[in-house]
Amino acid sequence: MTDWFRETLHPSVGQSLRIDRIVYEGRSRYQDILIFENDRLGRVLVLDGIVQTTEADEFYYHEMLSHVPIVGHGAVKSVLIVGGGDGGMLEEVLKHPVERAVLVDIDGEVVRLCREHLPSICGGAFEDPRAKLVIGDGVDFVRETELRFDVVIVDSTDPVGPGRALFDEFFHASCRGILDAGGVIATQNGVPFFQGPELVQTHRQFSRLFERSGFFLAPVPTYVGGHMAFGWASDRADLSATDVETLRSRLDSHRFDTRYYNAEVHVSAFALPECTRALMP
Ligand code: AG3
Repeated sequence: MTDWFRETLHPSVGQSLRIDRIVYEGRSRYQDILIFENDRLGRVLVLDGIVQTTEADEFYYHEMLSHVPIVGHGAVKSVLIVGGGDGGMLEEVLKHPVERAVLVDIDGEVVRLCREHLPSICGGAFEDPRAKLVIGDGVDFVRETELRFDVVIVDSTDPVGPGRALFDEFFHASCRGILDAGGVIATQNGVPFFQGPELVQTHRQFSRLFERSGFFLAPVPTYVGGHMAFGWASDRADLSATDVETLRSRLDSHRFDTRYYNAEVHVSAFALPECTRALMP
């Protein structure tokens, strides 16, 4: 009999992925964890019934949420990733000549299982001497750390379960406090077609807290509903304003491989359709 995984993120619409082989199924202290194989997508990571990433399409999401803020900033030395226990974001961040990349994830089980079962997603990122892994609550870490960062990337789950606090104004305010001059925060903000209220909330909070903020978009094939929105905010940099020549010359001076991201995609990701603009009056 064929087994199908049915995603439970949205109440009345969802996607089903065929489970060709279960690799791991269990529960950590924080969440249900499922890793399975699908013929088309490769290995799939599911937390609390929601697809987080797949071997086949992880690059859309990880490349956009890392390279857009890092290349847009232009001189990044230190990056904090909150969440992202699968290591896919860390791997992209480390393609840049950063001095330090700290990853804070609440769930050590996710990190351990992804390193074991999804090595193609993190590559050797966790072994890189510039990487520092902290297993702990991102909210506490950001509130307490003495470290300062050029870019903070919030690679969270959706605002259900352990990721919920990462959408609060309190957390965004603490992130602002650990940014170096010109620093940028970038967040995953859900698929606005289904998760509009998340974008509205982040927009309000960012506008209250930061001088500049906005969103950029990318389609992620296994996040159902069209484009995913990524939030950004800064007190100095206007992330949406870097022109394509500047981006091209930054990418020429430090080359790295990508499968989705490039200078043209970077610029066009900031073009927001009317229905997205309507969520951020
Ligand atoms: N975290 C974002 C998952 C969001 C899924 N939401 C959705 N399908 N609308 C992914 C973590 C990968 N490192």
